[in-house]
Amino acid sequence: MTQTLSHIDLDELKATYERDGFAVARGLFSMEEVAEIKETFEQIHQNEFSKSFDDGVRDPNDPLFQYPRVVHPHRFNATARRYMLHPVVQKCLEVIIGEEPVATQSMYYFKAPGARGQAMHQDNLYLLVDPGTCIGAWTAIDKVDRENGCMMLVPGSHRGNILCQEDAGETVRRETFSGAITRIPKGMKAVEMPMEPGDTLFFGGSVIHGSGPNRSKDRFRRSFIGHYAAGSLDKISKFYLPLVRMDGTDYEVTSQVGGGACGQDWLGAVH
Ligand SMILES: O=C(O)CCC(=O)C(=O)O
Repeated sequence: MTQTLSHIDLDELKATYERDGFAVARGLFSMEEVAEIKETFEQIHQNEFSKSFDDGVRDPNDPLFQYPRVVHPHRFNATARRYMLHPVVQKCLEVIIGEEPVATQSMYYFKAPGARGQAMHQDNLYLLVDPGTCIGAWTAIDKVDRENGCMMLVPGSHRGNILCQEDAGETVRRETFSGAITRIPKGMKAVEMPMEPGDTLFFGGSVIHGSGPNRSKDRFRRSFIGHYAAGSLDKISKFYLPLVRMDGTDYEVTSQVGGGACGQDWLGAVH
């Protein structure tokens, strides 16, 4: 490892992750790095818009039509790939999962003012990592809070199973772009996760999480997201192949039947 993490208490990060299913590494990325990520995706938005992800939004007035998600940018952009494989993320993942991670996905959400959020879900329903689960590393590019739709997570939900989803219904669809939702089990409650630019939230693939709409008039809620798994996995949904080792080389494993892009209407197999 080339980089030490003197500003992050890795033991505390791991202990919090194990207790709640998620933990934040505050200030993991510098302001220069945050600016580089932001600039990279402004360029992608301006010059390579056709590479944005099609979430099926067709209303030209919808902020998600104007600023769609970018999914798997590491497959066409070297800077996105470099940040997905960044040594500070690798170090945190190694400590949290206790073995060599592999990258499964990168994403960028602009979440422009007025954009809908993403309904509550568990990532491993989509990634279908087996054995084990996936783990997200969600880096705030802007200051995020309730108003612009910060992440919301259910502490302790990582100890439960992957739950069946339900059709999201009209009310949830008005506030999120998702067609399906995972209901929060009785006795559990989601907490909001306000973050500063450069903070990275690590969360396990069974943790129920999502986000509300961006209710602000003029504040984007941009985030760069990597998803990972322990390198000893056997299978993953085809959508995520080829995986990428942290040294940048491709890594093929067997593909699962089903799964797919997180947030799409997959109600599939529960295991
Ligand atoms: O950024 C969001 O609103 C949701 C992101 C998410 O659910 C994920 O990365 O798994």
